[in-house]
Amino acid sequence: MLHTFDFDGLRIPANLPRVPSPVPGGFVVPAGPVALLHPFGDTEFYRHGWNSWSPSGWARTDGETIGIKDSPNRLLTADDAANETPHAHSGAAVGAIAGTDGDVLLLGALGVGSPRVGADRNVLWGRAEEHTADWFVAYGPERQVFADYADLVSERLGRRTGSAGTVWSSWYSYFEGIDEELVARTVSDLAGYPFDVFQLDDGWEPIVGDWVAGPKFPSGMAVTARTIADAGFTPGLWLAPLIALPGSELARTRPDLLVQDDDGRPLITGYNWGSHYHSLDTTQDEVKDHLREVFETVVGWGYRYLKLDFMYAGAVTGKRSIPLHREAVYREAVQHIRSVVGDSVYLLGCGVPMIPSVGVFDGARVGPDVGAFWDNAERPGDPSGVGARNSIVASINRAWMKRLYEVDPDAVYFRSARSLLDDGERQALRDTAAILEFRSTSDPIAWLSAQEREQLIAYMEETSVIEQTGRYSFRIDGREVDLTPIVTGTVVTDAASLVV
Ligand code: 9PG
Repeated sequence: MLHTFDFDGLRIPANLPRVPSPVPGGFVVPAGPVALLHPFGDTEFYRHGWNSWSPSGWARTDGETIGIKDSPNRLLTADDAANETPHAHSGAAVGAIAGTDGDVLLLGALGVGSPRVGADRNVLWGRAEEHTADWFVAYGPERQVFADYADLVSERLGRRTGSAGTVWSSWYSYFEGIDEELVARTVSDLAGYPFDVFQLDDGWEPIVGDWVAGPKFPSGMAVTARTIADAGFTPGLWLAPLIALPGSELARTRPDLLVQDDDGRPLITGYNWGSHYHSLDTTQDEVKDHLREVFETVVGWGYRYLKLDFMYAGAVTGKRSIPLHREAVYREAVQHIRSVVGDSVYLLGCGVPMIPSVGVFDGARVGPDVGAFWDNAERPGDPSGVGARNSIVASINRAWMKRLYEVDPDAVYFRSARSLLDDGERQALRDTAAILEFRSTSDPIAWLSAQEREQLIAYMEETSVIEQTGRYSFRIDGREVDLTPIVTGTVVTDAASLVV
C-alpha cells in the first residue's frame, strides 16, 4: 500500500505492507517489504554488518560500499554471505540515510528473519528472507533515532543485565600458546590487580569441536578454574560450541549432526585455523543433548564467564532437520545454552549475529579482532581484518548498541614491548573501550614496565563519565576525545606501524 509519512512537515512517500502505527519517536510498520522514497539525493548511508566482525559505518551513496570485498572465504566467516551486495549499499537489520541538520531517516527490523536494509540516492528499502519482524521507521537527530530503535528492539527481544566487569583474556598475548603452567604463572602475577574475570581463550581444547581438556592441560580444566578462582578472579573460558573442524571427533564420527549442503554432505560454513569448518545442526535433539553435556561440564569445572565464539555459524543458510528460519534456529540454540548454564553465568557473544543475540547474550563483540599494530598491509580494504584501526572504526560505529547488551570493542594494550602501536594508538584503543564501557586487556604483567603497570591499574579501576558530542567525538571525564580523523581515514599512519 502507498502511504506518506509526515515527520514534522518532511513528507516521505512509502510503499508498505500495511498501515503503520505511531510509537514514541517514530512508527512501527508491520512485517513485509518496505520502500521509503527519501528526498536527500546522494548522501550518507549507515550500513550495519551482520555479525560481530562485519564492517559497519557511514558511506556515501555515490561512493564505495562498505563490506568485505574479493574474499569469499572471509565473507562467509565475517558477514552474511547470502545477502551481500558488493555493488550496492546494504546491510543487516538496520540502516539509515543522512538528512538535513544532523537528522537521519532510520529503518530497522524489530526481530529476526535475516532482515536487510539498503539505500541509494532515492530509496531506503527493507526486506527479509522471512518477513516475521515489524520495522521501525523514524526521522530525527541521529543519536535519538538509533536509541529509540535500540529500545524498541530490546522491548521485543529483551535486555540482559549481566555485567562483565574488567576482563583479562589470554588471546592478544599468548594466542593458542597457552598451557596449564603458563596460565598458573600469569594468574599469580595478576593477583591483586583490578580484574574481575580471567578468561582463557582458544588453545585449551584438543581441537575446535571437541570441548574437553587438551594435552596442554593435563590436570584438567577444573584445576585451572580453581587456580583462577583462588587468585580472586571469576574463571572465564572460550568455546566455539556451534562449529567443528573436519578433524574433530564430533565431525568424524557424527557428520549427520552437522548442517548439510544440497548434496547431503556437511556444509562448509566458515574458515579459520587454516581449514574450513562445519556447523552443528542445533534443530536436532541429539545436538541439543550434546550442547547440554558440554555446558553442564564447563559450568561444572567452575567457569562462570563464557566467551562463545563463531556463533554466526549456527545461523547460516543450510539444510537442517527442521525448516525453521536460520536466525530463529540460532536464537533457540542460544536460549537452550542459556537454560543450561543458568542466569548467573555471563555469556559474551563473539562472531554473533547482532540482532538475533539481543536478550540472550549479556555482552557482544562489536568489531573485528584488535592487534598490536595499527593496520594490516596484507589486507588493504578489508575492514574486517585484524588490527587496531579496524577494531576502533567498527566499534565506535556500534556505540549505539550499548542499549541492547554490553558492547565489547576487544582488548586494549598497555605494553610497548611486543607491539607496533605507539602511545597515541594505544590511547585511542583505551578511549574507545572507555566510551563503550567494556575494559579488557591481554597484557601479562611480566610484559609491562613499572609505569605501564601503574597505567593499567588506573585504567581498570576507573569508571568514566561519557558524553557524546558528535558522531565520533566524546568527552571522557571532561576530556575531549575526537576519533573522527581515525574513523574517516584522515589519519596518516606512520609506515613503521604497518605490519609487513
Ligand atoms: C580465537 C579467536 C579469538 C578472537 C575471536 C576469534 O573473520 N574471521 O575469519 C575471524 C577469525 C578469527 C577470529 C575472528 C574473525 O578470532 O574474535 O577474539 O577468540 O577467535 O581463535
